[in-house]
Amino acid sequence: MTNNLVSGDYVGMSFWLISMALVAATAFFFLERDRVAGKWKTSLTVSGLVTLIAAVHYFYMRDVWVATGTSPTEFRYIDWLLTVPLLMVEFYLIMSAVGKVPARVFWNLLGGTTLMLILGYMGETGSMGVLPAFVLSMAAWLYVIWYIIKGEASRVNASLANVHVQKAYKTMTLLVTVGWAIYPIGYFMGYLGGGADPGTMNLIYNLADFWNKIGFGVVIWAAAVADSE
Ligand SMILES: *C/C=C(C)/C=C/C=C(C)/C=C/C1=C(C)CCCC1(C)C
Repeated sequence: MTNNLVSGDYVGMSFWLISMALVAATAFFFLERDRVAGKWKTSLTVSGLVTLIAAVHYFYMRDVWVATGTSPTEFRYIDWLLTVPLLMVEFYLIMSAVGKVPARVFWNLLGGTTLMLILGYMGETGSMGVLPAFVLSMAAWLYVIWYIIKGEASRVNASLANVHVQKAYKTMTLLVTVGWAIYPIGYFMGYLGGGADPGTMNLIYNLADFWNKIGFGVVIWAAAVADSE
C-alpha cells in the first residue's frame, strides 16, 4: 500500500487529522485520570479506550482510502462494534459514579447498540436486504434513544440529584440522537437514496466521529472534573 497523501485529497487529509486528534485525546483522557476523584476514573479510562481503538482503526482506514479510494467499510464496522457499545456504557458509568444503578441498564444499553450495528453490517455486506436491515437497525437505535430519554435510564438519572452528571447525561443524549443520526443518513443515502460518492460519505463519517468520540469524552471529562472539585 502507498502511504502518501496527495495534495487535494481532502478526504485522506481528514482521515489523517482525525487520527491525530484521536491520539491526542487518548493521551489527554488517560492523563486527566489523575485529576479526578476515584469514582470517575473508570469513565475516563473508557473515554480513552474509545479514542485509542478509533485511532488505530483510523490509521488502517486512511491507508485503505489513500491506496484504493474506496470506503474502508470493514474497519469502520469493527471500530464501531467496539467503540459504540463502550460509548453507550458511559451512561451507566457516569451514573454509577454518583449512585446505584441496576445492572440491567448496562446490558440494555450494550445490547441495543450491538444489535443496531450487527444489523447495519448485515445490510452493508449483503447477508440481509439493505431495507429490512435498515428498518431493524433503526428500531434498535430508536429503542436506545427511548431508553435514555424516557425509559429506565432516564428515571435513574432523574433520581440521582447530581447536577454534573445530569448535565453530562443531557449533552450525551443530544449526541446520541442528533450526532449519531449522521450514520443512518449516510447509510440511507449510500444504499437506498440513489448512492453517494465514497469521498463525501467518508468525510461526513470522519467529522461525525470527531464529535461523537472526542466530544463525547470531553463532556464526561468536564463532569468528572466539576464533580471532583
Ligand atoms: C464512533 C462511532 C459511532 C458513534 C457510530 C455510530 C453508528 C450508528 C449510530 C449507526 C447506525 C445505523 C443505523 C441506525 C441504521 C443503518 C445502519 C447504521 C449501522 C449505519
